[in-house]
Amino acid sequence: MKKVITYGTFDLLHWGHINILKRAKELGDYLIVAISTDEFNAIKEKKAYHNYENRKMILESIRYVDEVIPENKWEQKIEDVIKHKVDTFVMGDDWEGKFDFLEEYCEVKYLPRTVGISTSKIKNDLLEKNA
Ligand code: C2G
Repeated sequence: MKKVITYGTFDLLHWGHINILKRAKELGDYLIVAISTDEFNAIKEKKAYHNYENRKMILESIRYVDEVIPENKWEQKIEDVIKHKVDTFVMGDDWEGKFDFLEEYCEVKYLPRTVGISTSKIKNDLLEKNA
């Protein structure tokens, strides 16, 4: 069974998130998503609208996602890849090159981001509409 892993906050879930989850799943048979905890988001200087429990529950409902685990820190990726016997690590290409150190442990793939949507765009558009 080919296992794939990806990481993210996945707040205000949108079609760009679905695109990468779909493509990540297509690279194997089993997709693990490590979703950033609220504490780790603070380290990423991100304030998610939905808390961890609700973002986790939403991700677990997606047909492409087989397992959701917490992402507590930047440094857990090697441990995760080994522990979960991951074959392929996937991230959007806004992270191009940032996780190449994982190539010692698994295949590393950066997939093109979906243009035209992002959580911050949703927030900004809503602010403008209601201004
Ligand atoms: N993404 C995408 N297209 C978009 C928006 C997001 O492909 N229009 C991808 C990102 O490249 C990332 C994933 O969706 O691979 C999740 O995006 P975020 O929730 O913004 O995650 P991020 O804050 O980049 O956290 O350790 C890694 C970090 O946790 C990644």
